[in-house]
Amino acid sequence: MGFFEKLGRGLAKTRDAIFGSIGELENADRIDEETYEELLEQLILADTGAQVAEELVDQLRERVKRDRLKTGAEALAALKELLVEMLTAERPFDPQGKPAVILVIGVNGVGKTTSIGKLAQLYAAQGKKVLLAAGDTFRAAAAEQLGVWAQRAGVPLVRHDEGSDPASVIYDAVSSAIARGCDLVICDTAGRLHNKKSLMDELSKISRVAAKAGAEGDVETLLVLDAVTGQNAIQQAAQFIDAASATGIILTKLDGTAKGGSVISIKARLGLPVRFVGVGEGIDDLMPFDPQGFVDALFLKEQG
Ligand SMILES: Nc1nc2c(ncn2[C@@H]2O[C@H](COP(=O)(O)OP(=O)(O)O)[C@@H](O)[C@H]2O)c(=O)[nH]1
Ligand SMILES: [Mg+2]
Repeated sequence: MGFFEKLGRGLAKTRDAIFGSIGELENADRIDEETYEELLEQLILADTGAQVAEELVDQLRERVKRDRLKTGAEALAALKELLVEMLTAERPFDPQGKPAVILVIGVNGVGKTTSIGKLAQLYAAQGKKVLLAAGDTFRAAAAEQLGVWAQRAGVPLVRHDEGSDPASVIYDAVSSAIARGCDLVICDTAGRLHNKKSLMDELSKISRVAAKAGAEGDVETLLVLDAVTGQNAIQQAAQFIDAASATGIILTKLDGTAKGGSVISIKARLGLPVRFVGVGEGIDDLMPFDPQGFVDALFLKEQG
């Protein structure tokens, strides 16, 4: 399956429920107040969030006026352009230096460990030497689960015993990566501890250690959000972003929801770009986030 096809399939629910009908705009021979109202409603239904949906519709209104757009097809093209602009990050995601570190954080069950397995596969396929760090020491099963992914992706894993200090796991992983000449260390973290304060403390400690462990490359911290929980996930995100200085988002389980519109509000609401999207449970089901490709896939017409 091609890249675009897979993304299209992952977005099928959102597209069928919502963006398919926004796509109908293409056939409208004029744009009026009703057009805007309907668009607003559809965007909100797709979990774009009311505020962002209103902003988008207002911007579209302006653009229609400015460029004297007449037909629905012209308005749709303008809407897509606005979406791409809104989703585009200021800089690409391309951790440089050796080794670079990617910390993966987020609440339990959102898909951290799975996404790390997929990231390992993705970067190994690009010829990078990857090492995984089992920083979720809260449960023994977590390191075992990561070990299975490490094996599948064919990359080494650094783990300690259950209950040990995750910051020391990360430290060892970075040292080991330096000794082995690895390009990239990807670190798992716990999503739940005895209480929220200790989790946030732990995450900020891990984040400091990653920067100090001797890694000369970039340190990126990706917060994983589950698309199924949509706007709720966005509300919960702030604490994590502060605790670990997150730099980007992985949005998982887009295949399981019609509320994929939440992607659109993430950057506007959280100030962080989406870097990857998860579209299934398999090792190849994580795609680097490309705004143009994403918007095209959202409005993709059924073939045949
Ligand atoms: N459908 C779907 N399931 C996913 C995706 N990412 C993760 N999952 C599933 O979500 C569940 C929790 O994942 P896990 O990586 O253990 O979450 P963690 O607790 O954050 O580490 C597992 O059953 C995964 O297979 C995705 O993109 N799509
Ligand atoms: Mg996990």
